[in-house]
Parts: sequence; structure tokens; C-alpha cells
Amino acid sequence: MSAENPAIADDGVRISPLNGAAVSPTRALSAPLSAEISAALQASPKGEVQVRSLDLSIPLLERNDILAERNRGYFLGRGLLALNLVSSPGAGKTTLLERTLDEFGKDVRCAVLVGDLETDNDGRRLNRPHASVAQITTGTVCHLDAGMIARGVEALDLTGARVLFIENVGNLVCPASFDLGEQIRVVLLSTTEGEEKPLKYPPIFKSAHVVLLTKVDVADALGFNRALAIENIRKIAPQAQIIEVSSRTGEGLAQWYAYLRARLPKQ
Ligand SMILES: Nc1nc2c(ncn2[C@@H]2O[C@H](COP(=O)(O)OP(=O)(O)OP(=O)(O)O)[C@@H](O)[C@H]2O)c(=O)[nH]1
Ligand SMILES: [Mg+2]
Repeated sequence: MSAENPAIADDGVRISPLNGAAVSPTRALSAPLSAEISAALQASPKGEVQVRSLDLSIPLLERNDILAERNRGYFLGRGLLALNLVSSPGAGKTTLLERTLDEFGKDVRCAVLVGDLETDNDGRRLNRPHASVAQITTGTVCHLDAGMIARGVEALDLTGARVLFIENVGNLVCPASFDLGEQIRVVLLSTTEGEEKPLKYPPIFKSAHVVLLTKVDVADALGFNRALAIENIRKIAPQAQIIEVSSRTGEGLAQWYAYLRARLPKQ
């Protein structure tokens, strides 16, 4: 097998070993082989083992979707606008929310659920007397799911709240498949990540209602091509509104707040 002739598995996964890639199959098994697999191995001396598999992601997502619909009904019933903020780690979700709570949140009551694998750092950064905040730590899970949101909401004081921001775990892949019951999915792309990310990670951009191009204050210093990034977003996510923002200088934030205000459920 070579990089020019990669092995492609049935599920489309492509493996292209490059220089230095490990080829020795010395990985320890994490658990003893089941009787079924041991028997299949013994019955196939040339290595032509047939292993049947179940697609466990289907029931998992079905369960999530049912819970997501329950969340959505709950949010709509309370007159809450729920937004799910997703991005790579460090694209600026918490910083944007800090400023949004301080400015927009002064006269529109907001609450926040924030997810991370570990630490309550972001929850502490977002904590404000006028906004109820709860941190969800997922341990090893790379996304929030609808069940976590249902439990997280119980930890919030939603009295008078009109907006619920959900800051997802920083990850550009896993959160794409998990509906949380939000009305609006916000995808952040920062200038520090490069212009090509929408082309490389299309599912999350395809699911966006709005894409925020963040950290535009440093775009020039980074040689970041804003026009090309916007062209790439439009290619993958023609349905999404695009807003260019800087949480540092405040550029574009008035447009972001106007976007939120226009979508507040009628009281
Ligand atoms: N120059 C500049 N830096 C920013 C801006 N927004 C955020 N940052 C910086 O980017 C870094 C990451 O910001 P966070 O808000 O913590 O990013 P995040 O998306 O919440 O990160 P995770 O929760 O770990 O996924 C911090 O050092 C911020 O100060 C911005 O608009 N301009
Ligand atoms: Mg954060």
C-alpha cells in the first residue's frame, strides 16, 4: 500500500500512509475476542474473515432527534429563542457570548449552556448577575446532545429569559449530526483557521442558519482573504446569512444583535 494507491474501505474511509506512518500491527487488543469472532478467524486461514456490523449511530440519532423535538417544543412554549453555537476550538464562541451578554443581554434577558470536555472555565467567564449560566462537561464526548440540553436546562433560572445560547464543544465535525432542539444554528469560522475550512468540513456549514466570520480585526495581519472565505462559505452554505465580526473591536456586532432581535419570539 502506498500514498498514491491508498486502501479504501467499504465505508469510504481512505487510508494513505505517509512517511513515518506506523505499519506494524502490534496494537494490543482492548478486550478478549468474542467467541463469534474467534470462530470466524479460525474458519478463515487466508484471512478472509467476514464480520457483520450494526450501524449503532442510527438508533442513537433517532433517540437524540426525539429528545431534540421535545426541547424545541419546550423552548417555543416558553417563548425562548434557542441558538446552538458551533465551531473549531478557539474560534471565539465564549468571547462573542461574553460581549453579547454585556451589550445585547443588558435589555434582553439571556441564559447560557456551555459545553466542554473538561473544566468550567467558560461557564465562569460567562457568569453574570443578569444571566443564568450552566456548564456541561462531557468527559470524552466531542459534542452536546439533546439529552444533555434537557438536563442542563433544569440547572438554569429561565425566569424572564428570552434567549438561550448553547455553546457547543469546540469541534467542527461531531456537533453537526446532533440536533439540540435549537431554532438557529450558528457556525463560527475564525480568520485564524484559514479560508478553506468550509470546503474541508462541509456538513457543519451546510447545517448553518448563520455563519459568523470571527476575529476579522486580525485578518490583514494574518494575510487572511476575507472575500475568498466568504465565497467558500457561500459555495457550501448558500442558505446561511454571513456576518463578519470582531469581539475585540466590536465590528459587525450591531448586525449580530439586530439578527438576534429580529428573531425573538413574539411575547
Ligand atoms: N483578535 C481577536 N481575538 C479573539 C476574538 N475573539 C476571541 N479571540 C481570542 O481567541 C481565543 C479563543 O477565544 P474563545 O472565545 O475562548 O474561543 P472558544 O471558541 O470559546 O473556544 P473553545 O470553547 O475552547 O472551543 C482567546 O484568546 C480570545 O481572546 C476576536 O474577535 N479578535
Ligand atoms: Mg469557549
